[in-house]
Amino acid sequence: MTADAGGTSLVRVACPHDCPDTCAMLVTVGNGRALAVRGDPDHPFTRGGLCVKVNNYEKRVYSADRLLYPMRRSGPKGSGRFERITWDQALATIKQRWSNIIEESGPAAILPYSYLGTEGILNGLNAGDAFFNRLGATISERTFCDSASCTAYFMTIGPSPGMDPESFKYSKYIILWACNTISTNLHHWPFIAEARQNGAKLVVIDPVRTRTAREADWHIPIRPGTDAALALGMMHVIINEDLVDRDYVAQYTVGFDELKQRAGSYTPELVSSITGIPADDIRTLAREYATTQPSVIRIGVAIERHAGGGQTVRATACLPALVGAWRRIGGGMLQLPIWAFPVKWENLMRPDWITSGTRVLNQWRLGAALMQEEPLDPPIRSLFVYNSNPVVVSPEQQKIVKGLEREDLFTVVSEQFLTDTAQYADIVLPATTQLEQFDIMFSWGHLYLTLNQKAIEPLGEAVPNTELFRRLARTMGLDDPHWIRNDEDMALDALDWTHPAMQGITMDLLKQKGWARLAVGTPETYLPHAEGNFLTPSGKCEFKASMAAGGNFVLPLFRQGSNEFQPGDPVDPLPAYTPSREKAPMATSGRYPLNVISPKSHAFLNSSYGNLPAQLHHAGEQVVLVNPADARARNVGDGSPVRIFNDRGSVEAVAKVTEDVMPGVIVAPMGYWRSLSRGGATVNALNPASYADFGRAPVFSDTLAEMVVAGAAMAAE
Ligand SMILES: Nc1nc2c(c(=O)[nH]1)N[C@H]1C(S)=C(S)[C@@H](COP(=O)(O)OP(=O)(O)OC[C@H]3O[C@@H](n4cnc5c(=O)[nH]c(N)nc54)[C@H](O)[C@@H]3O)O[C@H]1N2
Ligand SMILES: Nc1nc2c(c(=O)[nH]1)N[C@H]1C(S)=C(S)[C@@H](COP(=O)(O)OP(=O)(O)OC[C@H]3O[C@@H](n4cnc5c(=O)[nH]c(N)nc54)[C@H](O)[C@@H]3O)O[C@H]1N2
Ligand code: SF4
Ligand SMILES: [Mo]
Repeated sequence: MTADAGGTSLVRVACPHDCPDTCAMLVTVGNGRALAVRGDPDHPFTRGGLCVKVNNYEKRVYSADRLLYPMRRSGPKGSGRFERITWDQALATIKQRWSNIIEESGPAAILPYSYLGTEGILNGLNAGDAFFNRLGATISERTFCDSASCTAYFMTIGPSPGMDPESFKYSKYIILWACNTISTNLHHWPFIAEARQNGAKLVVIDPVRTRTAREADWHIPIRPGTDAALALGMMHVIINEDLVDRDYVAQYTVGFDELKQRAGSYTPELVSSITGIPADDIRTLAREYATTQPSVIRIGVAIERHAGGGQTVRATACLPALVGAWRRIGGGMLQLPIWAFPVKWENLMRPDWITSGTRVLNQWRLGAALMQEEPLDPPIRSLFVYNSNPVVVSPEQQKIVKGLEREDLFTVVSEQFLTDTAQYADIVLPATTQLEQFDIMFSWGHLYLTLNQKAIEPLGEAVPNTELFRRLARTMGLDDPHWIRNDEDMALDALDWTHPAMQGITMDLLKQKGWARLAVGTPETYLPHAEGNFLTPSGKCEFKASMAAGGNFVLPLFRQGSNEFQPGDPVDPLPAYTPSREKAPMATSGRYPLNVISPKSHAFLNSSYGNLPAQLHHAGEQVVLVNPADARARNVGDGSPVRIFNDRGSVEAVAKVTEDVMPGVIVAPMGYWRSLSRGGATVNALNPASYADFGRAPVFSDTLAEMVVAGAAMAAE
């Protein structure tokens, strides 16, 4: 903390959100109150700016809607009626209910549910794992984001950070593939802009002309879920026209002959019929990508969101090795540089406390599990939600709400706001914001470790997640030394401070400066795969993946989960194109011809900020983007209220008729709150709970629906 003349001081914090940018922030504090936040101008990635979501973070902190005290339900489930109680009363109720449940049904009847409301290493993804593992609760397998991508990337390249995002400034050909950088990864944009000033070409592959696509040199609209075919088509051209870096392929890859054979059938004409991209454009893209070196591919998370999402990432991850892009600074591929951070997940999560045979339930199954659709023994009798808002962010919204209405379900939600999920709680526990807590942050979008120092005292009786689980442990009679550590001790335990990447980084340095670059070289020198050194079993880039044969591959530990591939699973060792799952059966019946995609909102962070005035004002009412041809066919005008529906549910929104979206696709951005939207539903009412091919990833781009003008709905159905 530094004091200045005006009686205020500056505290160094980190943006808490699940966003690749992990901005270093400066908070101005006066009289114990946070007055303003801004980006740290000295941080090479943050560069002084924040985004539209967070640049008024103090308004989130001091919002009149903040939950500041424990509460218990005082009306019917979901009525939103609560009365204030003390922490002691809340904990005593939890103890009594859980003790009964454990005695009658065993601890597996308790289901934790969490994701990344905050991304801090201490308070984030794994904050409650040790507690619930010790208790013996059902393990919640978290595969919200990037799980197919990670599996595919590990199979091909291994857990390597890949490219330094800052090295993009040295690229000559940049493909943003299913990634809306200007909305979702804003602070990466200046590096791309710098490359373009130096002559680089920017290509965006996206069904939608997004903010990012509008800025590109070349926007290639593609049918959702067909990207693997495009990647295979590019390989076809690259191999046929002898644009392969043969020396790189011979030395540092395995399976070229098989890949060549696989790509052989993906002629530009066939790929054009699958993707909707003209064959000549596919040829041009392949040629330019191969010959304009260094070239780089940045994949977005959205690339995995359909039946063949994993194999799509396999296909894209083969491309840089095929053309030798890894040889030069500014070349290669960017998935998540998170793998560079030496986090000791096991110290946070305590997998050693999991008893063998403990039940694992994937989080997409929440609705089905609460409704006993797949009979569970024991059934879920209690749900504990923190860092997440499943009613909005998980598919099968209707089913989840129905499940939460169960009178016999004991639901506890730790939250900053009374979200669509917290509305259904029996007990609500107040959570601090990032300014009220201590944490330390990795990043999945750059190579800097960031410390978050407490800037103000907690408001009301809110507590950080670390303290929440200390209190719960004490309440449930758990007295392991694990629960005695304070936050700073936890941070010291959570990282391998002797790891080469941590050279020169100490807690003192972080306290002083706020952040530090990992010791992995500079953007000018970091070149991990110029000579192979892939982190796969063979040490090479595996076009033909040896891991496809194994039943021993486990989802990255920090997500918690079970084996990725079971022995005997038919996993294609070569990259493949898998058609969308919903297309075939539903489209032939013709009932649901429109492919719904639900990308991120520019002004919300998942569902966070979906209730706050400035961001809501920016986003406007729940909207759906539709191409003029599809709109005309349904008598939908610009601004018409419409209803989008399929067999799973129905959503009301305002239509925006625009050429920005390709025909046959409609875009319903995610993050709007159900309780604040007309029709009382948001896009996850339409989405299925099925998995992609790898990593039990979601399939948010593999959903079909129909659209009608609201009110005309009954006649059309
Ligand atoms: N403003 C904002 N920023 C965020 C978030 C947020 O909610 N709001 N969330 C954060 C999180 S958790 C994540 S995971 C990241 C996600 O970051 P991104 O992956 O960039 O996010 P999305 O907006 O989901 O998808 C990116 C683009 O993919 C396109 N798309 C959808 N399906 C397909 C497809 O099958 N093929 C192709 N080629 N394109 C497709 C969409 O039209 C969209 O423009 O963003 C992070 N940053
Ligand atoms: N249709 C569709 N669905 C999607 C996606 C999509 O693109 N389309 N994206 C998916 C992806 S990529 C992701 S990552 C997930 C995101 O899913 P979530 O991580 O669940 O995201 P949020 O909606 O931001 O909900 C987080 C909640 O945690 C609360 N919170 C914040 N900080 C704290 C804290 O310190 N303690 C506690 N106890 N609570 C806190 C916030 O107030 C917020 O309500 O959504 C997924 N769902
Ligand atoms: S949400 Fe992302 S871009 Fe916005 S301040 Fe946080 S880290 Fe930076
Ligand atoms: Mo995500």
